[in-house]
Amino acid sequence: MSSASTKPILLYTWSTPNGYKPSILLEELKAVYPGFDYDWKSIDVWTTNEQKEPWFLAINPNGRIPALVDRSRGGFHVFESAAILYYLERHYDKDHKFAVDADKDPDAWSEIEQWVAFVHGGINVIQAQANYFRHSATDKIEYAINRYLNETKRLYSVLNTRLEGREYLAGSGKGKYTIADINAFPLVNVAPYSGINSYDEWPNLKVWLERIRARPAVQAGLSVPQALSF
Ligand SMILES: N[C@@H](CCC(=O)N[C@@H](CS)C(=O)NCC(=O)O)C(=O)O
Repeated sequence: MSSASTKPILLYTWSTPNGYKPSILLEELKAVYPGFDYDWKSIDVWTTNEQKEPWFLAINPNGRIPALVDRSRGGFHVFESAAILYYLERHYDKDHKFAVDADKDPDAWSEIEQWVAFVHGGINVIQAQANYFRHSATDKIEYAINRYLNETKRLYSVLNTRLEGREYLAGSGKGKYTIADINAFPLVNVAPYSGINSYDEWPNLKVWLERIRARPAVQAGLSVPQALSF
C-alpha cells in the first residue's frame, strides 16, 4: 500500500467477524461503483497488540479492530463495526444499493437499524463471550460456556423466525440484501468456532447463510486480510 494512495478509505482490520463486516461492504461497493476502491492495513490483534498503541487509540479509543480513516473527508475516523457500515452506506452508497433511502422510506430504514442493533448489541456480544469461555478462558467454566452458547442459539432462533418466508433481514416483501445482513453474516458464519456444529435447527438461517456466502463480494471480503480457518 502506497502512502500516497488516492483511495478514499483506509480500513484497519484483521481476520475476525467484526473485521469482515466492513471488508464485505467495501467489496460490495467496489463491485457496483466503478472507480471506488479502498486500502486496508492488517492489525494482528492476536499477536502484536498494535491495536493498543497510541497511534491506533487515536483512531479507535477502544483499541480494537475494525476502524477506518476516510482520506477524502479530512481523515475522519470511524470505529465500531456497525457504525462503520452506516458510515460507508451514508457516504459511499449514493444509490442505496445496500440499504434504502432513509428520507423516502423511513420505516424500511428503521427496520435496517433494528436488525443492525439487535445483532450489534446481542449476537456480537454474546457470541464473543461464547468464544471467550470456550477458547480463551484459562478456567473452563461449564456454566459460562453453556450460558453464552445457549443464548447465542436463542438469538439465532430470533433471526431464523425473522427469515421465515424472507430472503433477507430487512426490506419489504422477501426483503432486500442490506447492511443488516452484512452486519449479521460474519458472526453466523463462524458458528462452528462458537461450538455450534450444525445449522439444521435454523433452516431459514441456513439458507440465508448460503445465499450470502455465494456472493463474490462476500468471498472477497472474507479474504481481507486473509481467510479465517478454524
Ligand atoms: N464492538 C466492536 C467489537 C470489536 C472487537 O471486539 N474487535 C476484536 C476483534 S473481533 C479485537 O480487536 N480484539 C482485540 C482486543 O480486544 O484487543 C465492534 O463491533 O467493532
